[in-house]
Amino acid sequence: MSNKKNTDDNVFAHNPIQWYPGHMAKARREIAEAIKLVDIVVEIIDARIPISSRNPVLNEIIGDKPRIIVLNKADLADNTQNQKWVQNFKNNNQIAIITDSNKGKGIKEVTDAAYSLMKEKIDKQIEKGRTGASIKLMIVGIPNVGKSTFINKIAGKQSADVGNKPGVTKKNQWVRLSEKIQLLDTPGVLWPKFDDEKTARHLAYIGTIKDTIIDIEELALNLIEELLENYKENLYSRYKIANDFEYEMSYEVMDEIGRKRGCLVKGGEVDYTKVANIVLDEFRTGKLGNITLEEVK
Ligand SMILES: Nc1nc2c(ncn2[C@@H]2O[C@H](COP(=O)(O)OP(=O)(O)OP(=O)(O)O)[C@@H](O)[C@H]2O)c(=O)[nH]1
Ligand SMILES: [Mg+2]
Repeated sequence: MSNKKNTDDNVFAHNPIQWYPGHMAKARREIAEAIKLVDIVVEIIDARIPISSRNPVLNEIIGDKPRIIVLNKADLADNTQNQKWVQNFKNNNQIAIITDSNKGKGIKEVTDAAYSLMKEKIDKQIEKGRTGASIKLMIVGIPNVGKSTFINKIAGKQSADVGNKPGVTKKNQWVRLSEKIQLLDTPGVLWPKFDDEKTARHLAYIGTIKDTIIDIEELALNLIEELLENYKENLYSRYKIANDFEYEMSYEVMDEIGRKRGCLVKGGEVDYTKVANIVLDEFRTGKLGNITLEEVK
């Protein structure tokens, strides 16, 4: 690898237009179809990138259906930023809830919010003597944000397939939570073309896009560059880089991480692929600490 430092370099090994997987177009059609059947849409986003993890196409599909925004993977994000984001959504008259679906934190708040949104409708049905009706929630979001994990946690059982890679859920699937609530799991959907390179990169950092279509060395360099701006401490302490380390370009830091971690090939050269994998993996799994890459503007 040359000493690349231009953050505008494209992280996609291929043309971004060509990577858009065909199954997503199908999933999008099926979500648009199923929207008619549900009362509330739960939009799951990633608390580390609350802007880039919102699919703009969903707005067209969801229209004015009541919506609850869930900032999932909050355990990996910066808590101060989590609170700011919730307040920001509230200021815009939107319901937003912070969750950690692995541990089940915040989950009950979501069902409570769903009940209160539907209270009027439920009361009317009870008045008419209809007690059997249930609230139907559709869970939507980009790939790998934790939709199925969230559903399993609410349902208290392993109803939906989960996996630490994008594209695990292949088709819509109903999960009955109780007599009162039904959830619809949907496949993660992206949009065909990203507005800017930064959005694409942020989605790639968190593992929304399959690594096989990405130049991961370039991606890791970009991530290091962003971390140097706001989370330098996290980076330096994780990789035991001295505070007086005099170089601050991302490729120099990458070199240093390689040396510190012994990621070397013959002749003492740094193995950049190995370093890139380490940095990305440790960011994704929270080993680099609680990080939010997109702040409230
Ligand atoms: N740290 C953390 N990890 C989570 C959380 N929620 C889900 N995950 C992990 O994220 C990965 C993806 O979870 P899934 O539930 O399969 O995601 P999905 O949105 O259903 O993905 P697709 O079906 O591919 O669209 C899994 O490894 C989960 O364990 C969370 O709140 N915190
Ligand atoms: Mg899923």
